[in-house]
Amino acid sequence: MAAREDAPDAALTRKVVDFAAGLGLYAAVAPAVPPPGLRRALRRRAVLGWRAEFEPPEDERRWNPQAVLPGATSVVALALPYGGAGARAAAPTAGRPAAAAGRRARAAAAERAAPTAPAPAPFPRGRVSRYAAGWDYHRLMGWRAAAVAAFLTAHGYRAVWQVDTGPLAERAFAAAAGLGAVGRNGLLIMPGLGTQVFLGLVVTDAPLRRSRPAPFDPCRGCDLCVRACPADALGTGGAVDTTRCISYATQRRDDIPLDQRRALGLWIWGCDVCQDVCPHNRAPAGAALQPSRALGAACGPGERPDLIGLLRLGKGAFRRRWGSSAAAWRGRPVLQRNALVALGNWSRTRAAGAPPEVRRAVWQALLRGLFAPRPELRRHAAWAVAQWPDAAAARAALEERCAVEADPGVRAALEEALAACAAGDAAAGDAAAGAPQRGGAMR
Ligand code: B12
Ligand code: SF4
Ligand code: SF4
Repeated sequence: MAAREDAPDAALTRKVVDFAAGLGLYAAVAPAVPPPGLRRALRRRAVLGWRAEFEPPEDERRWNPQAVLPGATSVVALALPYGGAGARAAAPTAGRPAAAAGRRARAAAAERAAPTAPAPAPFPRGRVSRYAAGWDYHRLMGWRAAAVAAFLTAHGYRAVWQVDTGPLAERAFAAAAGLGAVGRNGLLIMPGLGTQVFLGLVVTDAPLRRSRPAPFDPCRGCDLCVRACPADALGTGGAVDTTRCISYATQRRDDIPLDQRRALGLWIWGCDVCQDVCPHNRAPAGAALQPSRALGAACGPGERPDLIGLLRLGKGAFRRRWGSSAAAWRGRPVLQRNALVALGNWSRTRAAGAPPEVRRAVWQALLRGLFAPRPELRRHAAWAVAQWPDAAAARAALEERCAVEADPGVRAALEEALAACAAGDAAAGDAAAGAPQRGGAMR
C-alpha cells in the first residue's frame, strides 16, 4: 500500500504530543522511513556475531516501518524517564498496576518484611540494574504506548505500538525523531534527562508533522563510559559488543562464558556502569539521584537482593517476589545461575574478611548449588566453589561431587573447576614468593 499523502496536520501532532505528556511521556515524530545507517548497523552486528539470542530475526521489519504498517507516514517515538533528573517528570502518572500485579506487589513487600528473611547485612547482596528493580517497563510503558495508539485510532487512523515487543530498533527511531542522540555508551541520551528512559514506538498512517529538535551532541570528547565498562564492550560510535556486555551475559540462557564470569562482579541482572558514569545522568545541583516512583517502591526485587535467599526461592515465592519485574522474563533458573556466579565473585574477594556465620552460610549455599536439580546450576556452582579462598576445602567438595556426578557436562565443569583450584594453589605459592595473589577487584 502506498503511503497516504495528506499534508502534515500540526494540530493533530500537538494533540498527540500533549496526550502523551499527560501520561508522563516525552514524544517526538520521525517520518516512517528507514533511518539512514540503521540497516548497515544491523548488518554489521550480524556479521560480527553481536546479535542477542532473543533479538527479532534480521528482516526488513527491524529497520523499515512500512514492513510493520504498510502505508505508514509517521513514527511517534515515546520516552518514559525512570531515574535521575527525569524521575520527577514521570511521577505524577506513575503506576496503574493491574489488580493482580498489585496483589503480587503487596505479597512481595510482606515477604520482604517477614521474620524468615535473612538479616540484611552483611549477607551478600547482588546488584540488579535500576530499570529492573521495580515494575516491569513493558507494563509501565506498554499501557501508555497502547493509549497513544488508541488515541490515533479514535481519530480515524491506523496505529501499531511496540515497547521492546516489536521488531523495530527503538533507539534509532527515537534518535531520528529527535528525542535525543545515541551516546558512546550506545544509549539514547535525552537533553536534560540523560539515558534512564524507557523507549516505545507508535507507527501510524496519521499525517503528523515531524519534530525539528535543536542539534544535540552528547559526548564531545568524553569517553568515561568506554573507560568504565567492566567488560570492555564499548567501541566507537555507540556500538556495543553484545557478546561481552554484562547485561547480555545476565540474560542469556546458555552458560555464561568462563572468561566473563569475573567481570560480572555482583551483577545478577543487567548492568548500569556505563549509565552511572555518564555526566548526563547527574542529578541537578541539590537534587538526589532517585529511581522514579513510576518503578514502584514496594514491588520487584529492589536493587540489592539477598543472594542466598534468591537461591532458596521456590517457584511460587519467586513469582511473588520477582514476577512484577523485567528481570523475571528469562525465568528463575537464569537468575539463580547468576546468583551462583555472584556468590563465587563475592567468595573470591570478600569471604576471607567476612564474619564466620556469613562465610558458613555462603559456603553452604555453594555446596547446595553443587547438588541443585538443574545441570546448568551445578555447572555454575562448580565454578563458584573454585573461587572459595580455602582451596583445599573447595577441592575436597568438588572431588566429592565429581565422584557421584552422572551428567557429562557437569563432570566437565567440575574437572575444569578442580583445575582452577590447582592453578589457584600454584598462584598462592607464587604469592608466598612475592607474586600477585589469587583473587581480583570486586565491582
Ligand atoms: C537487543 C537489546 C539489548 C542487547 C544488545 C544491546 C545493543 N546495543 O544492541 C543487550 C542485552 C546487551 C541490551 C542491553 C541493554 N539494554 Co537493551 N535492548 C535491546 C533491544 C531489544 C534491541 C536493540 C537493537 O535493535 N540493537 C541493534 C542496534 C543496531 O540498534 P540500536 O541499539 O538501536 O543502536 C544503534 C542505532 O541507534 C545507531 N544509531 C545511533 N545514532 C543514530 C541516529 C540515527 C538517526 C540512526 C538512524 C541510527 C543511529 O547506532 C547504534 C549503535 O549501532 C532494544 C529494544 C528495541 N526493540 O529496540 C532494547 C533497548 C535498546 N535496551 C534498553 C536498555 C535500557 C538496556 C540496558 C541499559 C539495560 C541494563 N541496564 O542492563 C542495557 C544497555 C547496554 C548498552 N550499553 O547498550 C533500552 C534503551 C533505552 C535507551 N535510553 O537507550 C531499549 C530501547 C529497550 C526499551 N524499550 O526501553 N539490550
Ligand atoms: S551495560 Fe555494563 S557491560 Fe554493557 S556496555 Fe554498559 S558498562 Fe559495559
Ligand atoms: S559517559 Fe561521556 S562518552 Fe559516554 S555516553 Fe556519557 S557523555 Fe557520552
